[in-house]
This record gives sequence, C-alpha cells and structure tokens, in this order.
Amino acid sequence: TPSTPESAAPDVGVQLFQLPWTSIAEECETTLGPNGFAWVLTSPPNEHIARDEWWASYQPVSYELETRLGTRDEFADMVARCDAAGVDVIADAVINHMTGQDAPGAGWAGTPYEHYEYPGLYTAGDFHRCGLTSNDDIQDYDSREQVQTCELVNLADLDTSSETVRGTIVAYLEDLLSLGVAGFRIDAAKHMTAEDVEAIVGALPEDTRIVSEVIRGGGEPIVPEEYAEFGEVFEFTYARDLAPPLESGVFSDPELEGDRPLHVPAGGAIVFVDNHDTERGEADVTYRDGPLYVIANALMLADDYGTPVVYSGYAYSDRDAGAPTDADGRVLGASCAGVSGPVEDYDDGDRTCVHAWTAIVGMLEFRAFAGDAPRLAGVDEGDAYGFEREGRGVVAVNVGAEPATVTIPTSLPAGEYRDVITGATRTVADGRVVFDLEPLGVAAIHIGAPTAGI
Ligand code: LM2
Ligand code: CA
Repeated sequence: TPSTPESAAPDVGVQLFQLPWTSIAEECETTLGPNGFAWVLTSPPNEHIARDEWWASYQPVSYELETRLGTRDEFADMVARCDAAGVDVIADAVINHMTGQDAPGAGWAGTPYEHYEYPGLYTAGDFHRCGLTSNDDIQDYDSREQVQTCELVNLADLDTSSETVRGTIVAYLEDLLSLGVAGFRIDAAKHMTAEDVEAIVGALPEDTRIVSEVIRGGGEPIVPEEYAEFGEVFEFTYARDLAPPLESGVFSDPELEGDRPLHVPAGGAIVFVDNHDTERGEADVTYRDGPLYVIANALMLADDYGTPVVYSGYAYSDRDAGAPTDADGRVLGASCAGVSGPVEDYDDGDRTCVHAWTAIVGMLEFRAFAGDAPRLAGVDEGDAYGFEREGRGVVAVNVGAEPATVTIPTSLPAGEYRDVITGATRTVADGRVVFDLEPLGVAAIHIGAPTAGI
C-alpha cells in the first residue's frame, strides 16, 4: 500500500474584525484550531475613544487593555485558549498615533484625554506637528515627509523618532507579549519611517511576528519593501490583481518563475482578498459577492505566493457602522458554528463567518497538502480556469453564469479524488483531470484525498 502523503499545517491566518475576545476564544476552539488556521488577527486591544463607529478602535486613548471588545482578563483568557487550540494571536497595534478628537473627553474605560495630552503616557512634545500643510494633515502622498510626520485624518501623530515615545510603545507591546500574543499587525506603518518601526520592533523578542501595513500606492515614494527588511508586510497588489479576471473571465498566470512584479518577495508577503478597509473601499470582490468571493478566496488559498489571511467581518450598509452592541455599548458575541457558506441576503451586523465556510475549510486542507509545491501554468477555457500545484493538487474555478468544463493536465496519480469543495468524486486519468463546474463553482482535489486508484 502506498504511504500516506505528507501534509503540514499551513500558515494561514484569519482576521476576525471587531469580534469580542470571548467569541474569538470560542472560534479558536470550535473552528479555527480544528480546521488548521495558524493565527488570528484581532482588532486593536487598547482603550479607544467612546464612540459607536467601528473606527473608534483606531483612535487610542491609553494602553489599558479595555475595549468594547472585552476586558484585559478576557483578552488574556482568549490568548491562552487560542494558544491551547494551536492558534496564535496577532494583535492590531495602533502605534502611529493617538486619537484625532479635537475636543477633550474620556475613553471607553474612563481615561481622560485631550488632543495631544494623554495623562501618564504622552504630552504635547511627544507628537509631530509637521507644519508642512495648513492643518498639519497629510495632503500629498508623494511627500515622504508629509506622510510620515503630518497627521493621518487629524490623528495626533506620535514622534516615533523619540526614544521616550519608542520606549512607551515598546512597553505596551511587551505587555501584550506577556499575555502570550505571538505578534502584531503594525497599523499605519507607512506613516512611520521604516527606521522607527524597526527600532520599536527590534526591542522585542526575536520571534515576535511583525506584519506591517504599508498600502502600496502607485508612484508613491514609500514602498512596502522598506518594511520587509525586518518583518512581513501586507501586499496590497495581490488583491488588486485577483479581482479583474473574476469579472471578465479572462485569466492569465502570474509570474511563475522568480518574483512577481509589484509584489514583495513571496516569503515576506501577507496576502488577502480584502480587509476591513478595502471592503469599505477599493476591493472589487467582498462578502456581498457570495460565490465570487468564495472563488477569490479559493484562488488565493491555492496559490504558492505569500501567506494568506482570510477576512471575516460583518455585514453593513453604512461604512461607519460598528458591530452590534448591547445597551452598555459592548460588542455582542457571535458564533460561527453551523455557517457553511455565504448567504444571499445579510442583515446589517450579521457576521459573515468566512472562516467557517466549507469551501474555505476545504482549501485549508488543500493547502496543507500542497505545501510549497510550485504553481504550474494554468488553463483558461472560457469562463473557467485552473492550475496544478505540482504533484500535490489541482484547483479550478468557473466565474461564468453557465456550467463550464475545464481540462487540466496533472501529474497526480491516476485515480479518484474527493473534491474538497463539493465532496464530489473527480477523476484523474491519462494525465489530466476534467472538471465539470457549476456556474460560479469551484473544485479542488489534492494528493491526500484519493478515494480510489485506477
Ligand atoms: C489604518 N491603517 O493604516 C486602519 O486600518 C484604518 O482602518 C484606519 O482608519 C486608519 N489607518 C487609522 O488607524 C479608520 C477609518 C477612518 C477613521 C480612522 C480613525 O477608516 O474613517 O477616521 O480609522 O478612527 C475617522 C473619521 C475621520 C476623522 C478621524 C479622526 O472617519 O473623518 O478625521 O476619525 O477623528 C477628521
Ligand atoms: Ca507618523
């Protein structure tokens, strides 16, 4: 009998946007751990302004771990439970700035603040006041100096070149590490010099995972490559390239040898179909697109480039609307148990639960077996397209409204395989697999799920 093909837990993350800590802990135990997700990216864990919009999370008031998403104890409990389930926690670190509210106020946990005055933490001299634009806001993304020392939408811009500011940020991140987090998304990294970010993260233990958010902008002087020197970076080009063929049905292979143009080298890239910002902005394919969104995620998870992060948020019609809360303003818990795919109509506030969808879970299984096998040249037939991960698996999609067939040459052993998306049986014979695909359908087989030899 042939030996069982090797598989390895894939490095796949999930962003659980604005989900309370107690619910993330549950998801780790019931869904993420069992299905092989390696890490979860949380929303920011520190005290923010007391407002209802989701983006209150991006307006820090203090580094107390008290938020609408839960308490310090709940955060610590989540990290421990996720860890026990084999899931690392990556916290969203908002360290470029403090709140942008002009009026004095009190944060979610009651901490008083004024714009540029955060008692016990920062005082006016700890902030850049760039003096380069009329209101100190960033106006010109072609100016490195403006982007890094002026204010992003009025958010008080920390002088991250200052040793005391760096020390305060490092102490905050060390506090989170003491609770067991594995690393950080560095929010708005582009708005800090790579030198400043490197100095801050360089003070943390070597094995801290760092993912810098540096939105690649055409022609802009600040590029993600600068931040790839000391950690991973989100590669925004990836999602931008993924979407157009889904609408047009015209697919072409990416660069298969060597680096992809306008992409950081694969080893340092975090890729995504969308995130909380792009689903409210530039993303062409989001949860609203149902099956097309499944296809986008499947293609990403089948690819050999970068580390994918699946995005799982909530439905909304108002881009500012926060997740549903109780009468005290705490975000309501939610469970994704039993959710198997996208639905046609969401009510505002419904969790999309993308990480629980059958197709996503199937593609994690595919990825576990695909390992680092190279992606081979694909086949584009009408609205269908597919490709092999050499000797390990084959994926195919149909973005058309009619059923479609695509034939992919493959070196997988002849035999029958369980399709990890549909559960159907797919046959490899004569060095090829013929996929009959439903409208807006996906199929994927891998070496680890043969049902019979021929
Ligand atoms: C990010 N990455 O670099 C986050 O991913 C993104 O979600 C954040 O914007 C941004 N950078 C700052 O951390 C969000 C949201 C903005 C919101 C800010 C601050 O997209 O709309 O700005 O958070 O909460 C809001 C208002 C804006 C106002 C600002 C300051 O929309 O009009 O500016 O607050 O009060 C006057
Ligand atoms: Ca800055």
